[in-house]
Amino acid sequence: MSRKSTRRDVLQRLGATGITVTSVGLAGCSSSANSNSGGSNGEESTKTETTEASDGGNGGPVETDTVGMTEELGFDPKSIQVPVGTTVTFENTSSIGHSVTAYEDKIPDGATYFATGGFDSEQAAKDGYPEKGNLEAGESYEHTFETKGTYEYYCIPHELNGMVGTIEVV
Ligand SMILES: [Cu+2]
Repeated sequence: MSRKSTRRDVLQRLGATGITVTSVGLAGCSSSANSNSGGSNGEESTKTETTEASDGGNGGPVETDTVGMTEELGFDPKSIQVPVGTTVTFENTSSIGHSVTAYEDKIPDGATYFATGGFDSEQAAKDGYPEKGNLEAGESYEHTFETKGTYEYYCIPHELNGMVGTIEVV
């Protein structure tokens, strides 16, 4: 999917991710990444890439070890990247129950299966839910990722609402 970004879009998205954007026309900011005060089209691709790297909702993964589970039925950020050996914390920041359940066929070869409730297979996790494996409001779940590769996981009650996530272990 190709995505066109105008300069204004980029600035708006930067603002939305909480990064302070100072006026690009300001003198004395030559060390800033946005020091180019002209409307150079040549730099747009670079800027778009940088923006995506800090915004998991729009492309690349976010480098963080904490994932929220939201009222809007999603994992936030939806896509993260962590170094191998990282313990990732999933926090239910909403008022409703969720699960963190790995797709058994979408984790790296040799990786340990993970799911809230401590199940060792996806089928067991599905069968056991919601008596076991439901993460109540305010509860957290942790898993340590010891094998490099890409992991995909979902929330059992909200998979059909698009509540899925990806973890890249590098
Ligand atoms: Cu959910």
